[in-house]
Amino acid sequence: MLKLYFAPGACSFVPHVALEVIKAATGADFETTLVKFHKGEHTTPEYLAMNPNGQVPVLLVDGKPLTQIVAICEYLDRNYPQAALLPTDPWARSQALSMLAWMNNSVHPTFTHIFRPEKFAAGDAAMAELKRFNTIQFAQHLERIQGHITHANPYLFGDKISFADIYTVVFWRWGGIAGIDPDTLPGYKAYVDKLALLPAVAAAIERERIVLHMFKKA
Ligand SMILES: N[C@@H](CCC(=O)N[C@@H](CS)C(=O)NCC(=O)O)C(=O)O
Repeated sequence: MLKLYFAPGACSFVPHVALEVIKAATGADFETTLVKFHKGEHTTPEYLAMNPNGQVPVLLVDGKPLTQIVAICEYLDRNYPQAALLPTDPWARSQALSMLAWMNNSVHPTFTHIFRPEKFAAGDAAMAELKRFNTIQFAQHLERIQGHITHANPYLFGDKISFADIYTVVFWRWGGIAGIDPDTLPGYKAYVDKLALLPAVAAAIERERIVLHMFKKA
């Protein structure tokens, strides 16, 4: 049995949508548990025993915890190849994993510096500078993703949605929170709107009760 620990709008959205895709392709069902950050549910001894980093996602596989998005995605693809969440051709598969790894180790932490600057520096001035600097970096990352989207046919790695596609949705939402004007990224916006119509993506959005367009004009 699979059980996903997630927080609404967090990076756990990637395995969340993947589990919906797997369910549609194979019938394999899964459970979810919402982790309430504001109640510190990710810092309890029980939670830290599953993930010492105190983060989502955690995927419980028959009661055993698996952490880190790249590892979770790799596990899900190997165990449910029918869902085709990664290409089967070795080179194409490695390219898709390469983009997923870049998203996880570069794009994602850039936003963490904007959203949780207190994790990286003390003092208002230092935190304000972290936010300013990383917002510029994050906007550049989104532009680079928009460049990849230009070649999507119809998805980033062919005719099936892959993990990197799902991550683009998460980053789009975070871009709005960071104050990045969606009008500067029309191709990206159209892609996210297209993905949001897919039943697996729509189901995860509904379960997490999130909206994707978070930008508010100042
Ligand atoms: N590298 C980790 C990143 C996980 C991560 O950053 N999770 C965030 C949400 S997007 C989290 O749980 N933050 C809570 C905290 O760190 O306090 C992974 O791939 O799982």
